[in-house]
Amino acid sequence: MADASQAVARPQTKYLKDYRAPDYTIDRVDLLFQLEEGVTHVTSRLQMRRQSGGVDTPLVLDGSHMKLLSVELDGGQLSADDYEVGEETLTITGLPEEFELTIRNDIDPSANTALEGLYISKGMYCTQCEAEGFRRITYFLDRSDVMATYRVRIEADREKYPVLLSNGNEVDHGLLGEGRHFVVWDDPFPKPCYLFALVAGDLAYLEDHYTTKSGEKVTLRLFVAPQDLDKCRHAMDSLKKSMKWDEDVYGLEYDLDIFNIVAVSHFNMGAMENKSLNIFNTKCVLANPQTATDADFAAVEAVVAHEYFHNWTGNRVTCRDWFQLSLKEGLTVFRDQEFSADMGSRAVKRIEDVRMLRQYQFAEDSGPMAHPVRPDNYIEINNFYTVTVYEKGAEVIRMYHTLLGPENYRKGIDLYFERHDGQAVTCDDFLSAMQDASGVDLGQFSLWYSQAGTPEVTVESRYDAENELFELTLSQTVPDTPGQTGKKPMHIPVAVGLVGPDGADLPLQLEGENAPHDVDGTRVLDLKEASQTFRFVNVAEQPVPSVLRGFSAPVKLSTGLNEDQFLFLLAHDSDSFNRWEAAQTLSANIILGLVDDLAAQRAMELDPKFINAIGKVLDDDTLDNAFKAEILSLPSEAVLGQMRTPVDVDGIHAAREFVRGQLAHALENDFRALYSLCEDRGAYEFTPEAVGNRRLRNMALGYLMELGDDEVCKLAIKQFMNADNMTNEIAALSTLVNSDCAARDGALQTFYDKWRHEPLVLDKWFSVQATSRRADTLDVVRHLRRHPDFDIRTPNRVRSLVSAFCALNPVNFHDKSGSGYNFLGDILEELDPINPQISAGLVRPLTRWKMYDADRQQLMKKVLMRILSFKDLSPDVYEIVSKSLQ
Ligand code: B3K
Ligand code: ZN
Repeated sequence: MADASQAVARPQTKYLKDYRAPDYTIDRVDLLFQLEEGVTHVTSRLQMRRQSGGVDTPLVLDGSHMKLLSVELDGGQLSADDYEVGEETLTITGLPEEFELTIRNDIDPSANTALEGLYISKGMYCTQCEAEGFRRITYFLDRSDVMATYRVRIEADREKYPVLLSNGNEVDHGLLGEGRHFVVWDDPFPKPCYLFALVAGDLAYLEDHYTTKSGEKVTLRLFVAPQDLDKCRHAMDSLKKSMKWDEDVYGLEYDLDIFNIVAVSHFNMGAMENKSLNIFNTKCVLANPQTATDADFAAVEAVVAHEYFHNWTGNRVTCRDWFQLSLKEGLTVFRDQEFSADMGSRAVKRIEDVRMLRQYQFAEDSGPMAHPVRPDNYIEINNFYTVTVYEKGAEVIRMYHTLLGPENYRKGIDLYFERHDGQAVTCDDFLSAMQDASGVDLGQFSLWYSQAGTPEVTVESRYDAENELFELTLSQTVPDTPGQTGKKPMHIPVAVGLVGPDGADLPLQLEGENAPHDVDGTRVLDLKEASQTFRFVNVAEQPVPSVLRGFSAPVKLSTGLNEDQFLFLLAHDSDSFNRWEAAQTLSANIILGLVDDLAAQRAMELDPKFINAIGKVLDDDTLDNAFKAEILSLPSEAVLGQMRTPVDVDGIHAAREFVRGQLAHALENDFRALYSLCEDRGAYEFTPEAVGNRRLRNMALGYLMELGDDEVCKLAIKQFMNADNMTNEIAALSTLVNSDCAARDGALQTFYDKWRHEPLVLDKWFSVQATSRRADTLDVVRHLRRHPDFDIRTPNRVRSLVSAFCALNPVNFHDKSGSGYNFLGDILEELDPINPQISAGLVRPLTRWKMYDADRQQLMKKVLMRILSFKDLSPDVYEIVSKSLQ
């Protein structure tokens, strides 16, 4: 190992404790972009001032991947002796206190495959500057605590690039000679350079308007390739809903006359909140019923809202440094989660969010890349746009909301903006605003920002019938994580209810109180010690405790309940999250029990009580269909794998499939009935009810396919052929692809022929094949990698094939031969020089090698070592791989 890791130069680690305010700052930026074939000339005029130090204090600007042409100080040309060009810096000394610096440099967007800075996607110019992409455009103080106002002039060929966009308002445009034109944009709001954006292309747009609460009319435009104009309506509606919601719930209005969104095919992530010029991955903005599924519609709505909400939480108030990333991301994710909950089904949204948190964030928190919500060191900041910073960060904000209550939470938000509008601040500043506005002591709560690892909470209970007393003892530990041991107890809000024998919640009165204090049968207990006992009085009958209702904190909970108690909660809990949770716990226990049976070569058998309970849920008319579908979704193989190491990859797969098969046989009639009952009637609608119906119906189809009978295959084919929306079409196709039905290959071909010219739909064609549970999947994936439609430079395509296989198909990726691991190694060898950010995302499944058996560990480590020995390995991949081998 030592040899391989010495082969690469070790990139430097940056530490939070080393933060220093910059010596110089920039107040005003004037940029000129001259877009020409093969080269872009950039002229940057900066109004700068010294904030600390003296004339000897050097100004160190960031910059890379460019050719420097000239530097002028206050209008006078500097000679090459007056400055020093390093590999990634430009250093100037002997500067006055205030000055104007003019820098000219050339860049080549067409050679930019990393998709950071200015690049070209399908013939259009676009930018991605967060986190540190601006330094690939021109020399600059590329850090978020330098906030300036920008004026941007773009010049380009008029025919090829009729649309020229940047941040703020358009203040001028006109013609130039030789078929060229220009547009000038001015953004009055000071911003860090990571929020700068530029777009140039031949784009069509959908226009709409929104009038703010104060009566300001805002023009909304969504720019897309002309053939995608028919996929814009949903995103536009989502934008208008977001604008309204932010006014209603947070009192926040939009602050410019125009808001633009641009859809881009080549994009490293989902979208980017550049001031008034959001840039979106096509996947997160384009949707119509024929090409996008219900899940896509929901994602578009959420991402449009997320980026829009950043206008206040991120842009008006931004981060002092990148360690504070969760300040804007955790808060904005919480805001988009609540928005989606208000637009659709709150209960189902919470279940989906927790499912995702457990599958990805809990895994990260227990692995080699575990880090706090506010990381204290990093090599490559792009590696820290993680589920911990985003999703656990959102849980932290949710806990403020739970602990303070909605009114105090809102007061805290108002105070945060009152204090910090226009500033670059820290997570501590946010916490102080919440604390000062509410009067609640959040000292211990701040550990959520600094301690990594998922706290583990255990529940013990005791009922004293004679004294009508119910005792709940909650204990917590926080596991060690890389670089962090011996952690302190956290402040954990634990929402509880006591469910009486008749299924109704009991009033909650703690010892010492003279009346019950609960809201609809639930109250929040503050767990602050390593162990704490809460005594409830006047409990006339023995209840079943329902703990951590609504998943009130991101912890792992051991309830101490038995199977009958879970069955009771599944049938009666007034908290729908815990009802679902009871079903999840029961199924996980059952599946893991069957894994043991398999290992001991005992026959597997599914407990009839469980089948009965699920059957009852399906028959319950008071429950909505989306919720029933959630109950039917068994814990994923990945989540089951986290529950017991070493992961029994094949055992888990076989046991889970067995349970699905047994449920299908036992509940066949229910599934058939649901399949007919939930059929779409009328045109496609994206309403919670219609989505719930499709979800449950497709779930029923999936179960029925487990019966392996021809007639069900025909049903699936019929649905596939007749579907008028992508939700039903792809659901039928993916269940067929998982099967051995004779019509399987024909369906795949039909789908390809129908959709080969729609890249987002073609991505689905790659994905359904990559996630198939069939044993030949890796061969198929290898074949698809050579398919003419596979392009390693297109992140969406790479994710749809490679991530789908490596991250979402555990039984095939972890094949004991190691061939899945080698496949990933081969891909990374080709991809890392092209796009390090995407590569660093792909490598993650390999880094969890410690969870697997000795043979797989060896095979995985071998590939990790091989990756470490790649020539010119990117710092991105280096950081993840080297940390996983420590
Ligand atoms: N802020 C961007 C993410 C930028 C990622 C840079 N590697 C999108 C978002 O969270 O809204
Ligand atoms: Zn964000």
